[in-house]
Amino acid sequence: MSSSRRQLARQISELIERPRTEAVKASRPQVIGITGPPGAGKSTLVDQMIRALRRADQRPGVILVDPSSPLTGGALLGDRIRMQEHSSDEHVFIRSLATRGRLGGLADGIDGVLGLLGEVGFAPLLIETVGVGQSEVEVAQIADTVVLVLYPGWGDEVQTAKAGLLEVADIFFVNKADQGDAGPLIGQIEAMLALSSRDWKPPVIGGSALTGVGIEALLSAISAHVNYLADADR
Ligand SMILES: Nc1nc2c(ncn2[C@@H]2O[C@H](COP(=O)(O)OP(=O)(O)O)[C@@H](O)[C@H]2O)c(=O)[nH]1
Ligand SMILES: [Mg+2]
Repeated sequence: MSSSRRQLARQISELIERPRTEAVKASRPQVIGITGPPGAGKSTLVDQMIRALRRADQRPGVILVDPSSPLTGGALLGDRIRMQEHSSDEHVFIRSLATRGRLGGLADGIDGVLGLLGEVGFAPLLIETVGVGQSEVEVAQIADTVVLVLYPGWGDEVQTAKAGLLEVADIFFVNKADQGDAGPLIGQIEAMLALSSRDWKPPVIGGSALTGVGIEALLSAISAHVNYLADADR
């Protein structure tokens, strides 16, 4: 780790302790939230997004939020190992943040961190959170664009407990299409979205974070959403 990196890491730790929300909000770069149930493939997808963004000469900053719940215990270590490949790339910044069992209040501290990463030239910024409890609502408050990662077989839950998840998503990514037929879940989501009165119609993309299929389509959809937000000045 270079000394400037070490300094950045220290500043981030300080910001988590002492949020400075107001000052940085205006200068913050585009923030993309990646959420979804445990095991959906969020980290694998983030890894692919980093690669694609690097190919496009961008400098992504990534925050992995670990709610430290029994549900996700241990997952973070795997994420870090998987993403270690990027640790030698000075144009990628990856940091994991533990939230002591809940996301509540995280928004304040994280705003400062995002502002700081923007100031030192990282953009876009990606935040991975597990879509359990309230975290998906919180990530929607922080992120400009929320990507919900699901996978075939998850569909039984679509109609019930996870309705909140569906409402906060700006883009759906039905992952693991290499493993199972993504079609039925895509159809189910689209049927639900057809009932929505939202002005923005969330695209539903099938793909595989493992093979990279659908990643370019995902990045295009994110750009389209960013343009939509800019046009309407939302
Ligand atoms: N077959 C298949 N497996 C995947 C895909 N994406 C992720 N996985 C696997 O699913 C597991 C969970 O992935 P991970 O990215 O850690 O999920 P997260 O908990 O949502 O961050 C890992 O074993 C991945 O290798 C995919 O597109 N296809
Ligand atoms: Mg993960």
